[in-house]
Amino acid sequence: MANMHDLTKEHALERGILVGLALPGISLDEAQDTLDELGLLADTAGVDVAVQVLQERRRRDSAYLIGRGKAEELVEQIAECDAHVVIFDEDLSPAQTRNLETLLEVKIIDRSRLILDIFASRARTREAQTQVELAQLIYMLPRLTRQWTHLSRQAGGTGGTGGVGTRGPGETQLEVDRRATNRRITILKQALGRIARQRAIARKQRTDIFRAALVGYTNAGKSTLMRALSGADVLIEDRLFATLDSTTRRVSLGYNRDILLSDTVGFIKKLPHHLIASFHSTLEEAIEADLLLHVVDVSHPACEEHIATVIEVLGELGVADRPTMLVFNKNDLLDDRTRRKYLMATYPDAVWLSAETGEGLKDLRWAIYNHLEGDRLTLVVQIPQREGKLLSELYRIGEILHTDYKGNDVLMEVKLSQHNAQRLLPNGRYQSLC
Ligand SMILES: Nc1nc2c(ncn2[C@@H]2O[C@H](COP(=O)(O)OP(=O)(O)OP(=O)(O)O)[C@@H](O)[C@H]2O)c(=O)[nH]1
Ligand SMILES: [Mg+2]
Repeated sequence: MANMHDLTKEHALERGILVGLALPGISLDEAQDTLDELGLLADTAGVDVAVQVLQERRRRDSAYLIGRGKAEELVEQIAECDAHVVIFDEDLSPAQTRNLETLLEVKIIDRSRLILDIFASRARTREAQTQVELAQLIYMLPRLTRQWTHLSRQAGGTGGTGGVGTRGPGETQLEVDRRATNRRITILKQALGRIARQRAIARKQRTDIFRAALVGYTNAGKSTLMRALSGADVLIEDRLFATLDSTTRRVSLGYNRDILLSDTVGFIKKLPHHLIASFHSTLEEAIEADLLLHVVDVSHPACEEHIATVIEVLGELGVADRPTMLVFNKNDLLDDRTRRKYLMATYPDAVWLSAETGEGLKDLRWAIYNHLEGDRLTLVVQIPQREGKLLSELYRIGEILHTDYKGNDVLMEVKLSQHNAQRLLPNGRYQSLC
């Protein structure tokens, strides 16, 4: 396991064939879009895509996914373009992978494994590396059988010569039994638990500041927006999954109001579930935010599907009902007027901007400011003077409109965010109607 990340370093380009399925209920266009996206993922992972195959089927074949006949046709295509790897756009069961490997005699990779592979090669911080390793091991666990031994030789053990799909713990882990894998999973989970606790402590120290998080499809421009708003030197790349960590910075909205803004990992269609689970501690910045800024690449032809996917993942994270603001980014790239009109009519509340040119950033600051104002409650409270800590907190973070004294109590009219009102004065504590 120690040299897992040695294996994730840059690697030679491999030639690959992509295979997608168009099942009933999905239009051919949609299936083609998903396959094109798999092409981008493959490119990110260093695979040179020679051929794309899209197969219409009524249902998945349990033995070969695309059916034995179609799988046999692949043998010829593999020989023709001298492919090293076939990448499937669907998740494959261990049995399907085994059957396809035996028939095609090349490496077989599915969408989840490709995504995990990209995450493994891009993870820089210890937290991201731990999370990816955990997700990879959970993925590998049901697949730890003898079938892997020929891949192990192919990978050569070190140096990353195995290429896409062999980076990460797979090849070094092949001869290790399930118990050892499970032990490692426990250790990684404990390490992540510690990281999550540290994050929770850090967050606790800044609960008084309103927190917003940038969420959205990968490559939507979240990090570009983060840099434009906060000046943070975050990684921006025209690639999928440029960001795998979270960064939090203070952003001024003007009018003497600051918020904390977090940038974090992007989402994608069919994101492996165990990857979402493993990335929980990184995604906690989003999970704990008071407001989600859902960034959309409005110039992307499939942006509405992207929106739906992000909403789905937010649901899985348990934050579907969190206040969310749609931010339509890359406005500078959208030339089609009819499309613009359609999107404006369909999403009337979206804030349009370009993080690249800076156009519309003021509108976003203003929209967040208004959200904050709308979020604030005006309360009248009667607090005993002995509650010194509470009083000083209220003076520090609230906007005091009026104070008076009544016996040993302080009578105060104060504006607070709903979040802070609930935190400092839970269940109407000390609140008075007079
Ligand atoms: N033209 C244009 N390009 C943009 C805009 N915003 C971002 N980009 C480009 O889009 C690409 C992706 O930007 P990122 O900010 O890395 O996207 P991200 O959402 O953080 O992506 P991940 O971290 O991979 O999830 C980069 O090449 C940016 O330069 C924009 O408003 N206009
Ligand atoms: Mg990013």
